[in-house]
Amino acid sequence: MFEKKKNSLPENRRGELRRQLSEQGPIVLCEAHNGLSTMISENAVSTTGETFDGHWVSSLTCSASRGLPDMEIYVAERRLEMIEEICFSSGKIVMVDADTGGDAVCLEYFVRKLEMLGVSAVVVEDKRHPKRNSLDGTELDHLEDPAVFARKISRAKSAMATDEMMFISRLESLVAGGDLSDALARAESYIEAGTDGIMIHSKSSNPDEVFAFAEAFKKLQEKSDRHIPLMCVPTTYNNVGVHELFERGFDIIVHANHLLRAAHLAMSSTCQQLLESGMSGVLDNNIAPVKELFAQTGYYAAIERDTQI
Ligand code: SPV
Ligand code: MG
Repeated sequence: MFEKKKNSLPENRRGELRRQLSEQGPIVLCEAHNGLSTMISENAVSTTGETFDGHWVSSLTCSASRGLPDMEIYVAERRLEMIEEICFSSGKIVMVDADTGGDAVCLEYFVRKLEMLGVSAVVVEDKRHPKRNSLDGTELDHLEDPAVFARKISRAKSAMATDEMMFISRLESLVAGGDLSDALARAESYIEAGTDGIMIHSKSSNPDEVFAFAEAFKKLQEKSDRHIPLMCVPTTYNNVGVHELFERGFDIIVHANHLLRAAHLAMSSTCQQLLESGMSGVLDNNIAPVKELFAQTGYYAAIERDTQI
């Protein structure tokens, strides 16, 4: 039998992040860059029974897995195929990193297509198109005019057919060398424009600036008549755990690129060992058995169904 994943139906999954945030509390997502990486994190369970709540469709790892730099070269229409693949492989929350979303018209079309696929949230960053990756060490001056970005938010929200999928605005002030007051002013105007959530990003190895933002953000949340979830991506300040981030006021935490980075290291080492030894037997203890791939992708289950007909 097929595993029945009712949550993978668009109408069931689309509102799932909203529902889980209000009924269940903070959320942890892991990156996905194709169907297989989605399946692996979908089924991962810690020794104490913890699981990921869903998937972050990272522009960095999806681009890199296509051999492309993270510069909005992997464009929306092609990314939709990948997002569909990820949705097909999962019954959990799918959150899409939409980069800048392009101009307002591109973003309107993109959010409508994401809605149709049953994506639970789209994250759009307030840099100018075409963006550069935020972890790039060079100082960037690519911030969008906050009034232009606020207009993009209201146009994207108006384009959506339902109010189930969340629109999350990603603040790049701290990444671009701006200060806390710029980030807070932008957050306030994006909330007025109708954003459903705020992500504060940082490339500092120290969490102090995101902690300061989270503290100051509480006043904005108090002023708002709705709860505005706060999200972060602790890639550079990675010595702080999810529980501390929850205590500091974050509602959504994303592990943004770790599966692809792990795979990159493993693939490089595998190539090296094959070249050094000339035989693949040396790898046996360090690679997944072929049977594991068969099992993960449903091969054995399909064979079983064949035998029943
Ligand atoms: C991504 O995963 O593509 C992100 C996070 O946008 S970052 O790489 O930190 O910009
Ligand atoms: Mg990205």
